[in-house]
Amino acid sequence: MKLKCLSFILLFLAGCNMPDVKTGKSLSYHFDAPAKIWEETFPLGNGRLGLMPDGGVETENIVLNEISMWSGSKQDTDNPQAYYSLAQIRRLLFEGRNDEAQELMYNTFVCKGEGSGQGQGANVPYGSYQLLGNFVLDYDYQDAADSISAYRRELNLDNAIATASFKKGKVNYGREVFTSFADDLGVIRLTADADRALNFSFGMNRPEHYQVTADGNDLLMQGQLPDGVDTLEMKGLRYASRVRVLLPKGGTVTPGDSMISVHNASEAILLVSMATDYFDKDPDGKVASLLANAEKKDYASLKKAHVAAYRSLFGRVELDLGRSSREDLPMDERLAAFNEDHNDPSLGALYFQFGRYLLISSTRVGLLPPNLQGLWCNTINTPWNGDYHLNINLQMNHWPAEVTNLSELHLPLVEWTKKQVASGERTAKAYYNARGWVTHILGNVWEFTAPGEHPSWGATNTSAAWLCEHLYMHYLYTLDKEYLKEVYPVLKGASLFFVDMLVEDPRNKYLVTAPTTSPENGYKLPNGHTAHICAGSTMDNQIVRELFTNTIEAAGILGIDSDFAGELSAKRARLMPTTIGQDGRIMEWLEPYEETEPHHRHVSHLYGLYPGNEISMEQTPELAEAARKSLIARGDKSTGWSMAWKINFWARLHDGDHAYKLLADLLRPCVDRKTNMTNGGGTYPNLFCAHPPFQIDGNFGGCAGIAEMLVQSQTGRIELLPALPSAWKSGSFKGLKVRGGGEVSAKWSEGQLTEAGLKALVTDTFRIKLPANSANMSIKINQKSVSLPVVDGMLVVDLQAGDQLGLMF
Ligand code: FUC
Repeated sequence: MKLKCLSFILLFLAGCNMPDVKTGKSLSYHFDAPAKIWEETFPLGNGRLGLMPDGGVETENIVLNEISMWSGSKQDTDNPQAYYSLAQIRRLLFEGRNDEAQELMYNTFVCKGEGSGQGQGANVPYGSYQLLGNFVLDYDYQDAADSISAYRRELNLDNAIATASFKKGKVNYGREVFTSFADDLGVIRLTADADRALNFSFGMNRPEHYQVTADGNDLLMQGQLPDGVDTLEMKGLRYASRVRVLLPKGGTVTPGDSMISVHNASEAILLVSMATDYFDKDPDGKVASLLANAEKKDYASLKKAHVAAYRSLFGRVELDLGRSSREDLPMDERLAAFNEDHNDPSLGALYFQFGRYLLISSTRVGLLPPNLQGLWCNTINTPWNGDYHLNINLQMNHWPAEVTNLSELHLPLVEWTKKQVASGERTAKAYYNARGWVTHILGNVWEFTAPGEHPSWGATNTSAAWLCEHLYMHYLYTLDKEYLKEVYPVLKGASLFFVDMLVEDPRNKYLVTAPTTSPENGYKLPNGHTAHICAGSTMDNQIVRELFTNTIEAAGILGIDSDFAGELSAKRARLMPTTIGQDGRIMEWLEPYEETEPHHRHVSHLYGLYPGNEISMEQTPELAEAARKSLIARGDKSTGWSMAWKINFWARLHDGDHAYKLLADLLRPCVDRKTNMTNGGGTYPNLFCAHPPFQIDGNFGGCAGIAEMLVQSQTGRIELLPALPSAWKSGSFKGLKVRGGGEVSAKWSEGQLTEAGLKALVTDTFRIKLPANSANMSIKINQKSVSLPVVDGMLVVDLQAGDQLGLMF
């Protein structure tokens, strides 16, 4: 009787806790059918190589990528005549004749040559990031008429492995695919649970410039891409891909001319090795040596090493927002259900971890930063050349790097930025006769730093400065002085450019950037014409102010360049401050122009709210209110990355519910499930962000936005749960990072913080804003109870590297 009673109470308690909410993490998503479109396939990547299997039953296509697979070549794209038109362009701008200034720029202040080829640059020197190829498997089943049942394909973010399984007739087939973080090649394992049931052939192809041959039992694809100069001969990048098949349980391999067949096997391991000569002089040698190294290991060891290497990055952060019954739905249905009713907390956590997964998978220390599509593309001319757009996109790709504890994945961007400096110095001279370095909106792997081919979007010149924000951000999170010393010249060079380039606007006496834009918004002039080109946009002022501030601070920390720092601070004082217009919004331009597109996707004039920090609820409440009004006027719905940016804005404005609303907008399924047509910004079935088309920046911006809802540290103090939405009532996280070198954790229940932790990674003083319910807080350092002073709701604590602070509320 007693026992019965106890089990009833336990059942009742368990029931109270979970209408349909369990705790713990759910780190995978799945489909119950093969992919019909590429944006339904799973992205696998190890920072260099990408594989995207579609899980087809009869024929399976796996798109192959390599991060350096770029056509084009290094060119001089600076227009030597440009500088001679600068004075005239400025004169027109200062006379309010912006439309005429813009007209003049079409012929003078653009790059030499074809620039990005209007985003179709595969055959011009700018080049295009493109697929390496397709790996195609044709399966041959003993009884083709047997029906398929129990189909499931899944991507597990916890081990970075994609699986597919199904039953055909009486045979169970299984597939596992990963891009090894340890052995640097793609690994595919095919199984059948009946003897000799695995029969298939495989080949490789791509739309152009390739040759496929069988070399013994290997299949080899090789080729060379156009450099964009000589269109008759391929003189660009060389690449190679070599696939080896291993049959650990028997079967036969029969090479053909350009394909290989496997018969009577029950298990096959396919090793897919790829390389280009961008990093390795000898891609053929590289693919062969990677294969030779991997084939010595059995599948279990390859898999174990891969998972361990991947988890060393992925495992640093945990986020639990509760579980939901919708986890059992295939992802396309789950997104559709979320669009109807936003109650699926674990989808937010999954989307957050997916962003981290994508960053880990699309960049690697020593290689390239993730491009517009990370490293995944399936065509020759990737949209916008799959390049490094610099007026938001490349930067957004790195927003999660520090806060989500993947600090070293910021370094490929740092290295890429350093590589632009020499070219950027030439561009600074050619266009502005300025010292230092500059880059505009376009970036590729060939150090293109000139303005784009169209001034309305191509003339933004604060991109180098914005990149420097990332360089300094890495320092703020790590406090690594050696690193700061190394990047300081890059910051100094970017600042030096503006020391020379800023010019006094005779109308208001401010120092302004000219010519420039507020990316990529246009406005109406009093004469009724529209223009994009202006003098001193608000975004430029905010970015230049921040660059000067960071450079001054860095010089101070390193104890160098005090005269230069003094010069910067004098110039900084002459920039126009962020200003509120008559309509109560932040002015986007120095003049009260009316924007041509009030809902424009770029929200550049709020740079100072996010990622910058000159606008905040605590320190500049009037500007924060004006930023809020600006956001309301801009509207929520937009392109993918724009909505992702707005999550971050609303999080900085401490409005968790509005941030959550934007997350829901970002997760809107953008593919019509009947027609497979894409419609508007949102999310593809495989969770890729839709600009549309697929652009990965929104995935990263969304991931960073979720982090921003949970912790902020941009105003010199740590704030936990600054924008917690009511939808995430209870939850916990571990391992997020804050400026000043700390790792934080938190637990909350019914929207109230119950526990918090801070681990000091470097010796530092930390300030923590305490929640309202902190009167009876207990404090521990390294498990020992201590008492610490609380001043103005702020706990100030000095910690040694390795110390752990614990707070219970
Ligand atoms: C910027 C944006 C576009 C697009 C492109 C790749 O120019 O304005 O919306 O994201 O980058």
